[in-house]
Amino acid sequence: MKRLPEKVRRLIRQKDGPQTQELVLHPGKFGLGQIPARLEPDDTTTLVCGFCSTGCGLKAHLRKGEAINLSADPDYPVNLGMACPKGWEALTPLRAHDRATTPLLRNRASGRLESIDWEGALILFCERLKEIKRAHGPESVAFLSTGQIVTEEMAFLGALFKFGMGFLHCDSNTRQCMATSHVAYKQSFGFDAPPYTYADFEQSDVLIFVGSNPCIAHPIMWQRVMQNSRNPTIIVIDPRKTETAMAATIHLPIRPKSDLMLLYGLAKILVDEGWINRSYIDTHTEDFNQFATFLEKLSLSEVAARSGISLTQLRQVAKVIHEGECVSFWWTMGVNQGHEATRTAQAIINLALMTGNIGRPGTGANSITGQCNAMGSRLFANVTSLLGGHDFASAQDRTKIAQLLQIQQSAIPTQDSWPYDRIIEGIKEGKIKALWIIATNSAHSWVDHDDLKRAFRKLDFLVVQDMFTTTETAELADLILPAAGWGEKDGTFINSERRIGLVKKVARAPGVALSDFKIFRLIAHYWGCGPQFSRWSSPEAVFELLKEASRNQPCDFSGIESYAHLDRCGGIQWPYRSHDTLDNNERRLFVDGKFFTANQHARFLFAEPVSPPETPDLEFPLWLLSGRGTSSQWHSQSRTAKSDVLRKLYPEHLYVEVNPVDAKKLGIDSGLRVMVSTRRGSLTATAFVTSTVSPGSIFLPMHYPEVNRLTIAVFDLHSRQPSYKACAARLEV
Ligand SMILES: Nc1nc2c(c(=O)[nH]1)N[C@H]1C(S)=C(S)[C@@H](COP(=O)(O)OP(=O)(O)OC[C@H]3O[C@@H](n4cnc5c(=O)[nH]c(N)nc54)[C@H](O)[C@@H]3O)O[C@H]1N2
Ligand SMILES: Nc1nc2c(c(=O)[nH]1)N[C@H]1C(S)=C(S)[C@@H](COP(=O)(O)OP(=O)(O)OC[C@H]3O[C@@H](n4cnc5c(=O)[nH]c(N)nc54)[C@H](O)[C@@H]3O)O[C@H]1N2
Ligand code: SF4
Ligand SMILES: [Mo]
Repeated sequence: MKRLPEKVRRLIRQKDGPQTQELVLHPGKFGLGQIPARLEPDDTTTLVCGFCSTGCGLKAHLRKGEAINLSADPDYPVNLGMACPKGWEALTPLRAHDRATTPLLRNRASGRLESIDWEGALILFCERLKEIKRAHGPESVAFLSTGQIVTEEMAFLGALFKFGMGFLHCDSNTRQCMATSHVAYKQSFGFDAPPYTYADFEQSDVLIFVGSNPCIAHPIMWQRVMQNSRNPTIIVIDPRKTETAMAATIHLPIRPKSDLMLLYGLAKILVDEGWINRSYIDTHTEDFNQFATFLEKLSLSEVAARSGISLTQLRQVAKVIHEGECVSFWWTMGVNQGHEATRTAQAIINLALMTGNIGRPGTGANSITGQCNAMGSRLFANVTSLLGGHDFASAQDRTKIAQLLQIQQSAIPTQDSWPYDRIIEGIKEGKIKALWIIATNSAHSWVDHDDLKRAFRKLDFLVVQDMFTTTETAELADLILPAAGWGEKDGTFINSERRIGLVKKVARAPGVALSDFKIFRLIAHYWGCGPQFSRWSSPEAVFELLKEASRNQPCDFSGIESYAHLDRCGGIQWPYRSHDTLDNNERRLFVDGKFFTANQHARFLFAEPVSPPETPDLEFPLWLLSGRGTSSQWHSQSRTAKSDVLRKLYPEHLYVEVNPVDAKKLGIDSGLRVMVSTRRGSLTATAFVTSTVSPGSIFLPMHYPEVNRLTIAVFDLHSRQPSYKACAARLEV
């Protein structure tokens, strides 16, 4: 406390707000101690996993009200008793030695982080941000958040920041991940609406995975595929022969970032052969004729040349699509992370629409979500759309939300926030002076590290709200706010199939760490806008507000009675309107062929394919790919690296996959330390010679902090999602 500015110290002495007293006198009330009374000692309770978007149900086995172990819930409709290693080990990271247990403030003189109490931290936080706002305006402060906190917290953060504190610009790691799907669905279907339910994995005759490696990234979804008793044809389109590709019937080892060409090639063959569903197209879609005219000009031999996939193979795949009764199309980051990602996702949507493969069991144009609550962030983070998938630009939507929240309509901005890359640019230009980072590890996961670090050095104030003090981002912070993690708080997640699932507090957060929800409540109080958020008193109270925000939207879930209702049913998929009944807990969208556009027709959207801005050349002759390495590693590893069990399941040091042909040319054997360079930087890694990568490509797993030194800051035009997956690189011994 000694090193706080006098002004702040004075404030601390003067200010003794009710919540501060409560915090000191009744720590349990603010999450410092007790486990909710409803959990009996030595009991078992259920909660949804907090890693990937599959949203598996777990059972927490409690002793004296505290979880001592987890197992997979056999009754949960998602995972039916299965879980991957991360799920089984989910409690372990909570007990890690580097948990943030108290707020920490950087001593500018010594450069060290020193502990400070909550009141000091929050007064300082509010004072600094107010000062910056006064001096530089409401555009000078931004936040970056996440798809990994509960929906109630995301909604609170977005509402507090924009409507309470009066700032404008915020984004989240969902930009790195799902922005493309969000925009693609919105433009094609009129709303960000993944149409499927996991039963579709079991009900397809043909499953086509584009840029998707569920064996590693969504292992329990893959188990659902394995339960398909129809002997399905599985097609995998991926430059690498991944675990999923190895298990497939057909693998198309496409040249990186040539998907748009290849998908248009397939569409052209389907049209030329008359393998399309004319009546579906005429009744439920628009602009197909323009699309067909566009395809007329496409040269199939150019498609084969650009994609590296022969015409014979392309025709074979088109025939499989034609002959399949129920064909489902699935895509993930190989599509979303690209320079023409939105149109690529829409090329997949077009294939489903033109063959009538949507709205029936085992069909769909299905984007698989990444993080446990990326879907919650797409609908409720208040970043790119107003709460509940509303539109900031629509006066009618602003009125609805203002009335619901009992706030002035003028408090709601009339436009979207800046995207992540624009926020980073804003920092570099000196327009953004303070950044608040919540539950994302930007200094590991954002593209082109040197550029990002240059930007961060320009900040006057960097606040990091995280479970751990040792993340690459926390290490740069001026102020760390210690957060409770999954399992230490209540709320809901929305999984890939639109299922709202419940998470519960089954463990105590260490020290004085607080749930993000409570941190936001306290900030509202110290900022002076507490009364505006008086109804945001608990996660379940906020859930009630979110239900209302969703009313009459495509994502309407106003029929969910309570958290207990979710618990009883094994989660509930949206939509679930008032008076709906849950006859079937596996529901898909567009069964009636009506989409969410004004005329209820889905749109065919397309654009001329273009080459990526950076491709291999003489100096950097290889494609560098990146993605998930093993099912035991989660992103920047702040959580998974803390488990002895998980650590045994993945390589300790960074490795680079090299094809034997390239390895021979360069004189590289497995185990040799090699240098990988791009125009942005270089790193050393252990060579792993394997034919999973094609000649001319190398692959780095994203879980090691050096990897994004190499990646390129190229973005899709529509979604502003970074193109992590492909750039030009060089390998040296
Ligand atoms: N174990 C584990 N599971 C996870 C995560 C994790 O960190 N660890 N993260 C979660 C999150 S947030 C996400 S977003 C998902 C990601 O899930 P996925 O997208 O399935 O995983 P990735 O490995 O990032 O990328 C998938 C594939 O895209 C391929 N690819 C690269 N370039 C191209 C291309 O140009 N075209 C095509 N067709 N394919 C290409 C890569 O070779 C890779 O095999 O996983 C989720 N699940
Ligand atoms: N090269 C390359 N880079 C990539 C990708 C790639 O394929 N290749 N994929 C991208 C994708 S799809 C994604 S989603 C991003 C992920 O990138 P990040 O979001 O940066 O990765 P995480 O390690 O999941 O970071 C989450 C942070 O939140 C903290 N945390 C966890 N739970 C809580 C909580 O409840 N409250 C708070 N306050 N903190 C919490 C964790 O400790 C951790 O520091 O990476 C992207 N980066
Ligand atoms: S598949 Fe995903 S949701 Fe299921 S246990 Fe593993 S990490 Fe958790
Ligand atoms: Mo992601």
